[in-house]
Amino acid sequence: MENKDNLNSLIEILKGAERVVILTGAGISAESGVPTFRGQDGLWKTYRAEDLATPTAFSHNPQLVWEWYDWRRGLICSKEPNSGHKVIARWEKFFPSFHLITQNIDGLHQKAGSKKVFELHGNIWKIRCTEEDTVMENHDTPLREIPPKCPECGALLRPHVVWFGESLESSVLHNAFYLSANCQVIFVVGTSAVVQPAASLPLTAAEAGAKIVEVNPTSTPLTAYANFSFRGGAGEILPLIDEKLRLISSD
Ligand code: BJW
Repeated sequence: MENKDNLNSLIEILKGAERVVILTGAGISAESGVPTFRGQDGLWKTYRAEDLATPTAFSHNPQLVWEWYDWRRGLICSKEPNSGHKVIARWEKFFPSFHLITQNIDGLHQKAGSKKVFELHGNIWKIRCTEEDTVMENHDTPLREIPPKCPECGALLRPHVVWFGESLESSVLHNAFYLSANCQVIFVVGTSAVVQPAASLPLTAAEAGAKIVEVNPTSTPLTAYANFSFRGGAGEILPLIDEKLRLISSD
């Protein structure tokens, strides 16, 4: 189906939608210049997740893991939200109930103006004490010391992100499943939809009767379940949808 035909029927559904959820992944930040994980130019083409994004990797070589995160923090801090992030921030006020769930740790949704963001995999600008579990904000780029130590107890600090094999924060996960199970439309933007449990959220929504709207330049395992599939970048497709929505709301 052409994007254009899709768009008109989607707008009809959105006109009556009161509860909308959006799940984003690395692709939403691609047009801001933040690398994705999978695919042609993805981080996992150059780096091994097993060496950098697991608790075992960190316990074996905290120096290496922190150097990688320090590099990524330096890259992300210079990036700005794109038109996709900005549309999502506007929709917080547009729909009666709108919730943003992200797998991203880059903070670009907040920078675009989104006020309430459910961060499934943590945030790269937060650091956690490995002894006391205290979480602190830290925006130093580069970091003053690698690996950084807790200012309170001197223990090793770690990035406040969720690595493979680690559980997601239970309240965030609970809210994410609750919101997905209770929405009418779920947008799934810029995710390869392969990492669990995030990849189950759209299916949970669909089982409860919600429509799935996928925005991605390529197909994913979720595409077969999507009611609408828009093939293109988030920075192109989301403004198109937003423009149509604004037109009908000003009628
Ligand atoms: C664009 C675009 C543009 C490009 N516009 N789009 C059940 C079955 C099998 C395995 C498991 C399971 N349950 C749990 C697991 C294990 C594991 C898992 O899912 N593994 C799979 C890979 C097989 N999950 C976990 O370990 C999770 N923990 C957990 O479930 O705990 C309980 C448990 C543990 C163990 C066993 C069983 C239960 C934790 C997952 C943590 C993921 N962490 C990372 C790193 C975070 C920190 C960091 O950033 O440094 O999170 S990995 C990485 O993948 C990152 C991302 O958030 C995540 C998802 O990636 P995302 O966002 O989808 O990005 P990409 O790159 O994959 O895709 C980008 C997409 O954008 C592509 O489709 C492009 O086409 C598209 N795109 N340009 C729109 N302009």
